[in-house]
Amino acid sequence: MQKDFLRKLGLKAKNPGTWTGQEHLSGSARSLQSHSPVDGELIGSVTITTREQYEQVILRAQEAFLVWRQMPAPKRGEIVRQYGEVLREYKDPLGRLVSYEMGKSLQEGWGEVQEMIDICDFAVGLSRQLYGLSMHSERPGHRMYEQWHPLGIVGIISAFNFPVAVWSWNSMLALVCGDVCVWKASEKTPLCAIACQNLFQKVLKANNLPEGISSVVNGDYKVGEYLTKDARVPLVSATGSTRMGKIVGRTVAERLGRSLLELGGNNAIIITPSADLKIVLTGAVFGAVGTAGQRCTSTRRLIIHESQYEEVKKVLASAYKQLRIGDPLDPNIHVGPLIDTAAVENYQHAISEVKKSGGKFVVEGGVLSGPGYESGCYVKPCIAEAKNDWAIVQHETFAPILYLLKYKDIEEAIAIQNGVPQGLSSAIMTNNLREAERFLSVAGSDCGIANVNIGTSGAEIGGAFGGEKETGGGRESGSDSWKAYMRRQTNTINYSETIPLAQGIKFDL
Ligand code: UN1
Repeated sequence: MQKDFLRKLGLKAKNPGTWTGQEHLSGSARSLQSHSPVDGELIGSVTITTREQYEQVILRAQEAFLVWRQMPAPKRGEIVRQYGEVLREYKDPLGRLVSYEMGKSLQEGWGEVQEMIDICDFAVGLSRQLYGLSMHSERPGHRMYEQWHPLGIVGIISAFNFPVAVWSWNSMLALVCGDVCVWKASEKTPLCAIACQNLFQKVLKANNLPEGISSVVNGDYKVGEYLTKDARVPLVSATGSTRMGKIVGRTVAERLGRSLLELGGNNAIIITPSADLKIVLTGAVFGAVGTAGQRCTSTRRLIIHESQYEEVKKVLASAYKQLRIGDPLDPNIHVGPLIDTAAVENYQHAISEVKKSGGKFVVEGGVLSGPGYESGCYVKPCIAEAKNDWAIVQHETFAPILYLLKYKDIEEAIAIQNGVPQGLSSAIMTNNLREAERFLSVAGSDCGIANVNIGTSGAEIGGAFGGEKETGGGRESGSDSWKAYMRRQTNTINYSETIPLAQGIKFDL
C-alpha cells in the first residue's frame, strides 16, 4: 500500500519509529504499537508515558498556562486560526492516516479533518466573544457583572472512533478560553494523536510559545487515571463508553473536579407513514454502516410504522447488497474494517445474542476472510428483526448491526425511542408537521440531539454535541459549550461613598 501520507506527516513508513509526542521527553522503556486494522501492518509505536514523564508534562503545562492565560483571547484565537490553516494544508495526509489507523472510509477520514478545521474557525470567532452578562445591582452606586476566566489544565480523554476531531472540539475551545490541554488519546489510534500534536507544535514554535500549551500522554486506562485522579487538572473531558465514563465521572467527582462526559448512544430513527423513502434510505444506511457502525451517533434501531415495515425492510435489504466492504482508502469502498479483533468478537457475540433471543436476520452478518481481509477485522453489516426490550438491543454494540422494530402509533414510537438507557441522538422521518413537532416537544425525544428528515449521525460542529441519561450529560463543540472550559466569576463593584448591604440589612457601627 502507498503510504506517502506517513512521510508527509513526519511519521516515516519504513522502520516504524517511536514517538513520545513531546520534545522534552525521552522515550520510556515500554511502547505501544499501532497496527492498522486495514491490513494488519505495524504503522509505528509510541512510548507509554511513565508516571515521572506525566509529572514533567504537568509541570510544563502549569508553566505554559501562566503565559497562555495572559495572552488576550483574540490573540489565542490567532494561534488557533493558524492551526486551522495547517490543517487545511495537511487535510489529505491526516485524513488518510485517520482512515488507515482507525479504518473509516477515506471520505470520512477527510470529513473528520474538516470537522477539525470547522471547529478552529468556530473557536477563532469565539475568541472575540466569551461573553459574560452584566446585571443591575439592587444597591445604588454599584455595578455587577460576570466574567469568564480559564480553568487551567484541561485533560482530554478521547476514543479511537474519532481519533482527531473530538480532541479538537475540546482543545480548540479550551485553548481560546485560555486553558492548556493534556490529551490522553486512545491507545488504539496513538499515531493520529502524535500527528495532530506535531502539527500543533509547529504553530507554537513558529509563534515562540511554550510546548506545554498542548501535550499528549500515551498508554491505556492507567495513564487516563493519572489525569482523573489529579487535582491539578480541574476539568476532565472524556469521550468513550458508558462503562469508562462511570469510572471517570466517579473518580473526578471524588476530588470535586469537573467532568464533561460524552458516552454511549443507542440511536434510533422513527420511520413514519409519510416518510420519504429516498431520504430514509441514505439517512438510515449511512447512519448504520458509516464508520462500520462505530460512531456514538450510529443508527442502531429503526422504529418503523407497521404500514411501511415490509417495504422499508425490502428496500434496506437490497441497499445492503450494494455495500462494498474493504480497504477504506479505496474511494469506492463504503465500509472499512472494525478497529480490532476484539471488536469483531463483540460483533459476533451480539449476533449470537440476537439469535438466542429469537431475532431473525433480514441481512445476515459474518466475518470476512480471504484476500484483502487478512487483518481479520472486516465484518458484514447486518439487519435483524428484534424487540426493544431485549438486553442486547438495550446495549450499545460498536458494530454495524441494525435492529428493526415495529410500531402502531406515534406515542408508541416515541416510547420505544426513549426506552433505552442512553440518550444521545434520535431522528424522525416524516412529512407530517404534527408528528415532527410531537417528536421535538417536551414529551418527545429525550435525547441531546433530535433531528427531522436526517439521520442520527453526522452532526455539525455549530450545535452543542452530547446527550442525556447514560450518555453522560456533557456538551462539547458548538453553541455555548465553551462555558464548560471556564470558571465564572461574579463581580460587584461599589463606586459610591457608602457601603449599603444587600437585602437591606442594617449593620451600623
Ligand atoms: C462520536 O462518534 O464520538 O455526529 C462523534 C457525528 C460526528 C461526531 C461523532 N460529527 O456523527
